[in-house]
Amino acid sequence: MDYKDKTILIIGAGISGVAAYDLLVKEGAKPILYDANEALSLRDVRERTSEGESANVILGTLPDAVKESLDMVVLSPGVPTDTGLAWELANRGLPISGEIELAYTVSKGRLIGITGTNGKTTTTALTGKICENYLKEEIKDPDATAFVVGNIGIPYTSVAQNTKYGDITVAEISSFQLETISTFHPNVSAILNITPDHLNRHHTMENYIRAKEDITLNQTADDVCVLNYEDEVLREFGEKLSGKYTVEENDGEPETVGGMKCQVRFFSSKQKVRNGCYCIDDEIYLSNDGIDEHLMNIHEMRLLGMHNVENVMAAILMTDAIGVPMNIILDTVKNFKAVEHRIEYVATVNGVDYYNDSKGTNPDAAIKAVLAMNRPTVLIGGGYDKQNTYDEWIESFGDKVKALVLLGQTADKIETCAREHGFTNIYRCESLEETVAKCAELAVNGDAVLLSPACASWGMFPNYEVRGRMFKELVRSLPVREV
Ligand code: UMA
Repeated sequence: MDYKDKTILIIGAGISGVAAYDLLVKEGAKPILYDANEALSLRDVRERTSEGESANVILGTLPDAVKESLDMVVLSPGVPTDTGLAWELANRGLPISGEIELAYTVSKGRLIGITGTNGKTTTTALTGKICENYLKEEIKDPDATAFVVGNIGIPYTSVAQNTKYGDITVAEISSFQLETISTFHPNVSAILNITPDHLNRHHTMENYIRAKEDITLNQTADDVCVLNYEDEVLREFGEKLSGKYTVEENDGEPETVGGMKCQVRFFSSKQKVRNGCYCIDDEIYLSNDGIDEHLMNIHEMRLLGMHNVENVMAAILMTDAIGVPMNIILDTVKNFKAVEHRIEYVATVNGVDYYNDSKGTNPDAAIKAVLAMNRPTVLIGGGYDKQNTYDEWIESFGDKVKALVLLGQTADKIETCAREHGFTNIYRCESLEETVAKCAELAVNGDAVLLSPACASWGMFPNYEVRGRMFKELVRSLPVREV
């Protein structure tokens, strides 16, 4: 795609908007960086771009004359496609692209794309690490690089122009980002799981599922898609992709429709699969056409919880698909530690283990963190309301969660739901400082305190990272009791 001399509006001046701007400057385009938030400082935004003071930045209302001058529009992931300015510009007939699509059009080398409601970041970081070790230990080309990009927090546009043919890019891709792809084509993709999330943006579960499944949009028979066999939606999707999908004909006879779109590899944490990876009795196996190879015991991993076994199996299948030798894959898996904010061990204070799972921003992720705890737990929940329901999360507490400390916009909704389910040991706090102090008071020697709020951080914190880091600082400054 040739962007030279094109007038391109980028909506959203967050980290991806700024990286998209810089990419387009290097491509010889005439980008305009726009943000609806007029409270931002024009000077600060300009300074975050490579052009500094001379950057073309507009805040607040976009003048009609600018709208009329545009050749195309690039959306940041957080900008919805079906309302506001993006919608208006699409209706004017302007091509609308996403930041991920823009990056893809200028990138080289092999691409692994990972999506799913939960586990994306850990799987992406682990897959990236395996690729890095592969390039170092097996390929031994000092110029070859494994890039880790996307929703994980490093905009794809910030590295795309540096990629070369021998490189491997491992991209964490959110449903927001998948809404605006058109030619994005990973050699290997993975959808880890799909449970309700972001319904305020996608409106229906069908739209959300479609966005996730679109990661395979441009994949062909040379490509591989890795899917979770225990997720009913994904199991059915895998059958469709591999061409084994049957429909009832009018006369009642089932008929197989379509050919293979791409190769499918399943992983399962519950049962044997014929082509893929599975875990039975804590042992992980790889199966090729029903021929099984034992790989490792899950206690050799440093990651906690069965959801992480699933993430590991997905990473094994993806890197096996691009030809990484199994010894490099398994060595990396065994040495890989939890990513920050994902059931991250913080410290033991007065005999209580503190865990930071600030990335537990939806009930399903938070359930996984509760299940991963192996001792009585004081749980911190609540935050921004993404219109989720909390019943299953509260049901997962069992006898493990001994107290629930709530803060943020959703505290009332969660408390009502918890009481309906018979869980009454609930405390309310106004700030994270107060919350950590309350947890330290409630937890006794041998307990755990877990920040896994089941809600986004917005409203109280700019993002989940700030929330998680503040939690860690507060834990580390708790007074140690005299014994
Ligand atoms: N804005 C507008 N108009 C709008 C909406 C937003 O101008 O209609 C402006 C806001 O005023 C703000 C800017 O857009 O200044 C923010 O853009 P953004 O929300 O796309 O944020 P970025 O900083 O560019 O970060 C984005 C992702 N954010 C979201 O998807 C909300 C980051 O994922 C991602 O790490 C980053 O790109 C790099 O790819 C964060 C996230 O919360 C971590 N993701 C969700 C999740 O994981 O659940 C999907």
